[in-house]
Amino acid sequence: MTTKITRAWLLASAAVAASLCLAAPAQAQDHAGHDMDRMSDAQMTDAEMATMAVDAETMGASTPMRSPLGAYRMQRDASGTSWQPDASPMDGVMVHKGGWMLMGHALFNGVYDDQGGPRGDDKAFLAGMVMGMAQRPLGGGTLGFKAMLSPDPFMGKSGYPLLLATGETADGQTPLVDRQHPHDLFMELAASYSRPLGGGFDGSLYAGLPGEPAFGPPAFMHRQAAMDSPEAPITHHWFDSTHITFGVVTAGVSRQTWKVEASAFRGREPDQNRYDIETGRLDSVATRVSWNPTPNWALQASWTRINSPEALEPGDDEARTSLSALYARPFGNGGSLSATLAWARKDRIPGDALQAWLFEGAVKPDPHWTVFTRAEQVEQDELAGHHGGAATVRKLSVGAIYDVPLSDTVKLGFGGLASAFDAPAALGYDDPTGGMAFVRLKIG
Ligand SMILES: [Cu+2]
Repeated sequence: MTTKITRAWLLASAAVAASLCLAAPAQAQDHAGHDMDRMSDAQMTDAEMATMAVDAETMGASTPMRSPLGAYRMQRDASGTSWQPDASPMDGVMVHKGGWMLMGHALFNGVYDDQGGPRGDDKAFLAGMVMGMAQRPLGGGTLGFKAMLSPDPFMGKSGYPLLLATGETADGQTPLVDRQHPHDLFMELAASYSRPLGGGFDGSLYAGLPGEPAFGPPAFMHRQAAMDSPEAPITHHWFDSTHITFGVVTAGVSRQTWKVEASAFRGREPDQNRYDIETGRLDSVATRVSWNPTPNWALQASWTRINSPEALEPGDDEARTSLSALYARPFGNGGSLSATLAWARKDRIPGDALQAWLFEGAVKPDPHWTVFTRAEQVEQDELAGHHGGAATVRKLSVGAIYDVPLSDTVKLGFGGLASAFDAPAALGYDDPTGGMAFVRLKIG
């Protein structure tokens, strides 16, 4: 099984690497002028950036593409306060009203999921997200609001089958194992304010209930290389499970391509009640350095100390460290390439240090097709009883989706993916395979 996975994985990475090389000479398109309304125009010179910063102060609402968090383009913003490459496409319908810039985006996946072997299960479910954003100039800076909702709670408390995935609980008593937990109805309700500090620096404040602290790469559903896949990563609780945190405040300082930020947040993971707002002391901390050296890359290093994340092990804390690189390159007529490479370490306190690796790649040869892959390796200690011995497990998924435009802003997609797994025989997975078939409605 290991060699089968390794071979398939090498093949998939070679395909993505080859397309990266082929596309490299193709320059990202069109960066003339100050065409701020072009959503796909991601290249930006320093002069344009400076002009934009000035514009943002003098023209207010007529500069829609400025990030609410600093003097850079909005395309760079991903979930919470995380950064993706400036060359990432930005989905959404945009409206200007009374000084406000409003943006909306929605995505729903109707999924049939079949995870094989003795530990597998199958299920049909609805997943996705609805996102709204608003921003306006205020007192020499920018005020921003973000709301993100998930239909996940409707799939039921036990989430959906996903071999090798663990984390959170269905009922407050039984840990979810070989399943992905449903996300909360309110994934993000956040407000932010940013303003220039002088010398090219911008300061920002972000508060969410819930929101995302300054840790890790953008949450998986916001990473370009992952967003066309309806399945969660099995490394979710290493890299990005903090994306729904009930209580977070983040302060950041950015300058052109750099940002340094720190968060105070509530460490406890969301509980089994997926429709509520939870509160509590901000007992945990996180810090992150982000660097977008070119429009095509977003790099970050981050660290967090999480107080009592798991309801079932209230005496246990965690520290997590993560490094990630995101790549994005648009090409040709609506095509794009994107990739994520990430590493994380979870230190159980007290307990083991568990490492995780993740690669994601997506190739869009034209506006209709997207081919995507994800390969993961993680040291898991929750597959044989809670915090049992750690076992190294691997998963590879490859899939594709074909989108049919229904209008300028609405697309219907038909997709499928297949997964292979590698786990020690003692865990009793018995060489399973898994897969999902899905229909996606995308608005904006
Ligand atoms: Cu999640």
